[in-house]
Amino acid sequence: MTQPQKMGPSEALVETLAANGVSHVFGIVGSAFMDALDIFPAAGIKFVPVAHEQGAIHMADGYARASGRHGVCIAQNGPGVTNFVTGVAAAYWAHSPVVFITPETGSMTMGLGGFQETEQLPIFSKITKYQGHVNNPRRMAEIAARCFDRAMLEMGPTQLNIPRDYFYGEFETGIPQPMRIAHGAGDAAAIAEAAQLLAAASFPVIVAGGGVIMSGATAEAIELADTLGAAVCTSYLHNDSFPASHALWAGPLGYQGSKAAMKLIARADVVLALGTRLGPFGTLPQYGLDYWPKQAKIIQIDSDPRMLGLVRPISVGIHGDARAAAGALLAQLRTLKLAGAASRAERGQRIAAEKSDWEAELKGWTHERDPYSLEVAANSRHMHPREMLRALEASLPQNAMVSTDIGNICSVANSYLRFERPRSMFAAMSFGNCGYAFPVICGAKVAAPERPAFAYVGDGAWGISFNELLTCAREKLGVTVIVFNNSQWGAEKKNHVDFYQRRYQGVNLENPSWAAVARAFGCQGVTVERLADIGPAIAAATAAQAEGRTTVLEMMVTQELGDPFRRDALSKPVRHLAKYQKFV
Ligand SMILES: Cc1ncc(C[n+]2csc(CCOP(=O)(O)OP(=O)(O)O)c2C)c(N)n1
Ligand SMILES: [Mg+2]
Repeated sequence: MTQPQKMGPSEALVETLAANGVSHVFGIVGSAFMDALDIFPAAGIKFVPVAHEQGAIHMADGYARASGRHGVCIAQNGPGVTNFVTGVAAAYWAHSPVVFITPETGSMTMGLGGFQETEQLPIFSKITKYQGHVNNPRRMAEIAARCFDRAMLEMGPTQLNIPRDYFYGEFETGIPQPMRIAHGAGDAAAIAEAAQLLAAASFPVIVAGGGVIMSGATAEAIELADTLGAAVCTSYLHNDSFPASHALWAGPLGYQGSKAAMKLIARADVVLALGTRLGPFGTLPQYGLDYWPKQAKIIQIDSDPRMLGLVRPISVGIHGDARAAAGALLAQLRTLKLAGAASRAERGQRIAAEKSDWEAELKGWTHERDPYSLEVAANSRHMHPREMLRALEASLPQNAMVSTDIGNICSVANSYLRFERPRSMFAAMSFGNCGYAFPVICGAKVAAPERPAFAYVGDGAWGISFNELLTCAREKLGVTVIVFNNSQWGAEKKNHVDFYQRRYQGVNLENPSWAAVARAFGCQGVTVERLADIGPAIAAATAAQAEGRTTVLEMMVTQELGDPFRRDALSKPVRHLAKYQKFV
């Protein structure tokens, strides 16, 4: 705590932001918080004005995911704040340490139904790790600091709710020091039990999750894999949790993931789930492979104890930090005889063979082969989505950051996104909202301006999010958006094809030229029709990023569609009333 001195609550707030290293705050200006906004520059904080508050919260999320520091955003009470809701839910499921500041109707009029009034705590109660309500302006620094501390402690969004009259006044206060509490490795007995299981394993496999990224455990994960000779699968949409060039990397699990990873984990007798909640969507059968090894012993390590054994039964649960726990496991494994050592070379060969089989299959899988896809692609001049994704993969610069949206082509991209370092992939995680990827990559770019930044977005999802091109042009924020123009809400159309006899409703899109739209916003826009043009287009767009220019590359692709998202959740329709009999 700094020495108490006389200040106003706006100063206490801004000093607390500064004490937590906040460099950027995303938002739309509003009278409610102007008293604090006024002194942001003097505290070294840049306010980044956006087009829509949903963009602000997604940018704060992207900033946090790229940097490992807090992302911060602020909005006008009432409608500005309710515009945050979707982004807060997305940040919650992305485990993103976002602090969103919500000025509220003044305390003297709350409940009277005045201007821009709504109760702002209940709305966010299920999608926050902590809600700090400033119930007295003298507590501003204390409660603001707690929001910052808990966002990191629990890795998720926290809300700082401030009645707007509480920005004014004067009192003596100190500014709390940020409190960063380490989780530690977890229970020693559980670590010892896990080490014994791993030492006895004949086919150990590691699942590297988001916890590896957040705790900075990449080196430990590599050492564990090398020690055990274990294949490493990355958990769903965390393709950056293990370097793809490593011989033991097997690729991503889950929807449109790697068959090699699935076939390898299916053989495991012991699985080390390192920093992953083993989310239900991420371990569903894929490609007809029900790969989860139900007989295997599962060791799960997670910093949130409620995730242990929640989705999949486990043999050992370790409530700890992925990095610290991996370090403790390594220390024990070094003293143990490893039963799997004898078969290490053989396992290595199997891993290499599964990977090369999957590579060969991907190479030959240039287009989808179901009847619908063959039909729609037959007379099309456009690129096959898979071929386009492969060409993109080959063209992306080293060190690229990529965000991905929710849609059929974005999902198929999972097979074609490989990374060497953490904090490189920012998918719309299990909240799964269309419109996530573009604002998130903008926030990531603010956090890491030196890294080339790309968003993969379907044309439908682009319609939800393209307004932030305004922010890119105004703030000279250089990112590259790759819009997959297939003139359809493809992922949902796939359900119409598979379950509803192609009775299409609301899935066909009539797009403007998205390249021309981008140019109208003051950004660059290029329509890409041929595979051969992808490499040069990416190179030019990457160069433009360095000059603070955003480019939209509009990829003209066929309407073919990969496997659906939710085969698990849909059934063929059954109708009972006479007038609906045809709808089966
Ligand atoms: C905000 C939101 N609205 C609706 C959905 C349902 N949804 C999931 S995927 C999808 C279609 C995405 O279409 P597009 O972005 O064009 O990508 P494509 O599937 O064509 O590749 C929709 C509407 C969603 N996930 N999020
Ligand atoms: Mg589409």
